[in-house]
Amino acid sequence: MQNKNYYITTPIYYPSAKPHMGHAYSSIVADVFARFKRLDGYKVFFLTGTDEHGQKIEKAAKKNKKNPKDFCDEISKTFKDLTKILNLTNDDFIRTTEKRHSEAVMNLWNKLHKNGDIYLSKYKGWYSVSDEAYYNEDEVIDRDGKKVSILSNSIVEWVEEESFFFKLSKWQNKLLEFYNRNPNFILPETRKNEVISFVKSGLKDLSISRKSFSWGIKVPNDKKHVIYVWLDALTNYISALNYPDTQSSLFKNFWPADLHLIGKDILRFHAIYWPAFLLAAEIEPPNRVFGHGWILSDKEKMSKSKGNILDPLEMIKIYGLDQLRYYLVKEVSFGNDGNISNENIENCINSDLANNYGNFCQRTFSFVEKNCKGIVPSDVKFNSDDLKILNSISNNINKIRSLIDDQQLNEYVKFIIDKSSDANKYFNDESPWSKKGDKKRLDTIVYVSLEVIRKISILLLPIIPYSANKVLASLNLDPRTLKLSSITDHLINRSGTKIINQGILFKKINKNDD
Ligand code: ME8
Repeated sequence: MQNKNYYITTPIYYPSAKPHMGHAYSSIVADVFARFKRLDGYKVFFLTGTDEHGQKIEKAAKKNKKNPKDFCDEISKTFKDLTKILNLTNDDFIRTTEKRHSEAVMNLWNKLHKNGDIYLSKYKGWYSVSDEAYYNEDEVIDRDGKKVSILSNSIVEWVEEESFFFKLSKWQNKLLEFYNRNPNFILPETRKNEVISFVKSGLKDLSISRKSFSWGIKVPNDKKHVIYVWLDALTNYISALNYPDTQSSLFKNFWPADLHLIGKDILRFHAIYWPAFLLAAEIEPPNRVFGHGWILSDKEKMSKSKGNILDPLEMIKIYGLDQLRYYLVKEVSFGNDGNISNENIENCINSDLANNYGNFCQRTFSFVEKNCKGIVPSDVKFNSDDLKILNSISNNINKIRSLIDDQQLNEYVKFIIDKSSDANKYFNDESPWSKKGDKKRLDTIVYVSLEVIRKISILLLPIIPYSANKVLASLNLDPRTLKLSSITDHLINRSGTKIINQGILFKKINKNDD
């Protein structure tokens, strides 16, 4: 029987500064998947949170003249508030400073130690505090007299200190076998190839403790060391499921995770270190890691120094939440980088939401009010044109499911918006206003139009939950009880359903307004 549980995670974000559009993007996309799966009858666990230990946070707290815990409390709250502002349906919000988490991390450490995968030695090499990452000599270059990472452009410093190591090299072949057995573990494909060639080029053992600062989880039995923040952070995905209690229902129902959704910047940690830690601890690795691209601002990566940080709250204030959600999901080619601009979002809102879906709902609802007393007609007879448009959605349910399971997000949106265009065309071609002498035909066109609105709105629920809910409520449907599978029938009519026209759904943006 098909497993009807689904576990999806976002990265846990560093509360070193308040959230920006990149964080919002990962979280919104994860929410779309979570909502879709719930709609399709899955029991979903959707996790997000904040990654609060390590040198980066310790430094940021110092800069703000706060102790690290107070600093984290303050900024983590802005991330938690954002989950509400973005209308996310996360089931938990984990903070790595919580006891449930640190206990899980120490437990995992002990397990790795017991299994012979940890030893004490000395680390000598490059480290980026900003990425909390170690870099090889060939991954570092000189730029303006400073050493920076080729991969991230962030400044690296030379570190020499006693450190515990994880025997990553021992897992190199096991990892390659694992990738081989699970060809869709890393997506998109191009990223997978990068990871595999990195692993094939040879893995060195990984330093997994730091000694030169104290903000972190202490190594059990050696309190001079704190556990490397990435070993700490990655463990969130299982600490939130009650690890080490692997018999708990959360762990049993949801591990291995179906999807770790992350940005491409942190692929190495998720696609190499994380499965290696898990294999070493005799825990099954997750099913998939998807590394999406960057949200660019003015065609560049957002950074404080460039002053081009995009604030999701600002954009929501101007355009509305659903508008922003739709835009990010539709316009950013999922897996690739995507540039964000006001002009772009305005075009997107006008063309897809206001002029297409919104317009179709509005014109249909007004027509029903004027010509059918606001009631869904019941005496209908479908012809082949009616069935064609209805079935073009209904018969594609399995394709729709695969698009989501394969993270083909843009194709999913395209499918919906194409159906909305078809529906507008259908309404024009059938011109119900000219059928006043043939009540049954008029009623049928109205019925089909409403039915298409119902199906499209169900498919839009994961992306624009407020607006799609509003439309479904207009049809007197309760989204809490709706299932994806109901798009396969044509049964909107529970005779006499009254349509409640709630007015304009998406305001068109007049580009001449300043
Ligand atoms: O790396 N475009 O946290 P972080 C798209 N704590 N997504 C972006 C983005 C952008 N410009 N900027 C950030 C960390 N992101 C670790 C993660 S997980 C166990 C630990 C998103 O606050 C994207 O998902 O730097 C990226 O991977 C993540 O935020 C990095 O967030």
